[in-house]
Amino acid sequence: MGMGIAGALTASAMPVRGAERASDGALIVSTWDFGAAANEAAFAKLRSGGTLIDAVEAGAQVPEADAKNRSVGYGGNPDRDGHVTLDAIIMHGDGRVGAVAALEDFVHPISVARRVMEATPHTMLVGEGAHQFAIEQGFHMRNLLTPEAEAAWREWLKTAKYKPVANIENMRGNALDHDTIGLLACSEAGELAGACTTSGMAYKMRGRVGDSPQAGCGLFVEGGVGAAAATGVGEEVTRIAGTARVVASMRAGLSPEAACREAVMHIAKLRGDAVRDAQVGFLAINHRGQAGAYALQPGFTYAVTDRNGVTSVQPAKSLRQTGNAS
Ligand code: SD4
Repeated sequence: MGMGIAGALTASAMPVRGAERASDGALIVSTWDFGAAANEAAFAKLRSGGTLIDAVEAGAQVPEADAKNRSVGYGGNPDRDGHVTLDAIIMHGDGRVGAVAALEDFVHPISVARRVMEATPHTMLVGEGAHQFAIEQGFHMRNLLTPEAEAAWREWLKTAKYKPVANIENMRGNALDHDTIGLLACSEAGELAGACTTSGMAYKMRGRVGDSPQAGCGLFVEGGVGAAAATGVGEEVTRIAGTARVVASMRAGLSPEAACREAVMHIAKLRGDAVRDAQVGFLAINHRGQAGAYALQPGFTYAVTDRNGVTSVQPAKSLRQTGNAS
């Protein structure tokens, strides 16, 4: 696991890539503007000798612990009954994977997911069983519903209309802000890992599990090929096993951006008017460290941290040029 890390940090050993895009040679990529802080935490973890799994976990923990946004983990928006329920997955290119779904009361579902991967024969634990497992593993319980999130939920109850808003992830302070993060890392040696963590769609039905914790939907990582993460309306991603599809396209030779575009086009064709206003974004990285993204609607962004530790936020191309991005 750790073998590629030292190599990943020898920036001076990187070949000069001339006219290639700035994202070529990317080391860490993640969804949305707020991915930048997560990338930096992941990069710092690598620099201090951590493995790729350590890095993607550390990155995912940043929005999980951030109460200011209506984020994954602490401060997340609740379901329509007022419970904050969390979905998370962590995966390595060698096939190791762990996930939790509908987990309540723990700030770092990504770390519980990692424990599922490392300490059980299973790939996913849900609800009560995941909760019990987290306690057994020594995780501390905490009420995740902040007064702000509770007040917004009570306000929402007045109309109780479930209507996901496109690109809400980039609108700071918005009551429906739900901040899923998908984070992908590639060492210079081509080793791959990823993490995805979320409180899911705000005011979802109790028991609803989105795409995020499902391998091949919210996240997929395949050694020797690439990794992909999804964000947006999870049902639309799950319907097409979105990230498994993106990785399969990269396996067949498509660039990361072309692979993401193909999956978006497929959703648009399959769903037509049903996704007219919905947002879905895919982010991918291949085993050579090239990254790309594509979304249904304009407004999806992703953060790229190169092998020198330099981070930039880039807009993804989108199928629609104008959409419900407000
Ligand atoms: C879900 N895909 O639970 C997630 C939500 C999301 O940014 O990506 N939000 O459906």
